[in-house]
Amino acid sequence: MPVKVFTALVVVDVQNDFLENGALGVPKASEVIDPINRMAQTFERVIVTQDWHCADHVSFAANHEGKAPGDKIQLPYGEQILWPTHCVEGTSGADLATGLRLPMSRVIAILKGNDKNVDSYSGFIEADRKTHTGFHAYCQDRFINRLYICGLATDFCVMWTALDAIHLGYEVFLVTDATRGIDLNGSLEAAMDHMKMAGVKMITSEEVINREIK
Ligand code: VGL
Ligand code: ZN
Repeated sequence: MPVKVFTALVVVDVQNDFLENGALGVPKASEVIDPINRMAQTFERVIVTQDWHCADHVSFAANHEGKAPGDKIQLPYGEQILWPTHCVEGTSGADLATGLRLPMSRVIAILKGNDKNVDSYSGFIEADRKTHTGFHAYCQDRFINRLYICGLATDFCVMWTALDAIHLGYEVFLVTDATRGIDLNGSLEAAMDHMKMAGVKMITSEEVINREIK
């Protein structure tokens, strides 16, 4: 018997600090807003993730003497890239991007990276690779088995979320016109290759809307 498909739209970290003029601005980030707004209307379930750091977070270069954004440090869970201070809990930079229009009664938000000592690019499991955010449990409870992933940044939080989704057994699509990358030393192309190799399928927002409208 074919397995019934239950879908969700996953909107990764579309927050003010990741827009072009934000604290950790992603080039062309605001171009994702229109396709996301259009797709969101057609989904019964929308999961948004938000980077939600405390001010003294370990991933901020400003919290390490003599370090600058882009430098790397070793942490118990492995290598950590240091970033400009961004998405501090309770600041407007951490809010969902101005302009994002989601059907809020059908949305749940997953906050990540709040533990001072642990970063989280993935929406599912934090960088210690132990702490679950509740995303997977929510999907299991709703029998969700197909995810359409979009948002920021393609080569960090989007990629990690998509790869974890594959490992957790979901069918995963990346909505290519609704994601933008940071691209540190070729990381964007590497991320696209990595996702394709792992089994992430590529789709456009228009195709998603045509498929999902019943
Ligand atoms: C992200 C770097 C640091 C992202 C979050 O959302 O891709 N990147 N924190
Ligand atoms: Zn972050």
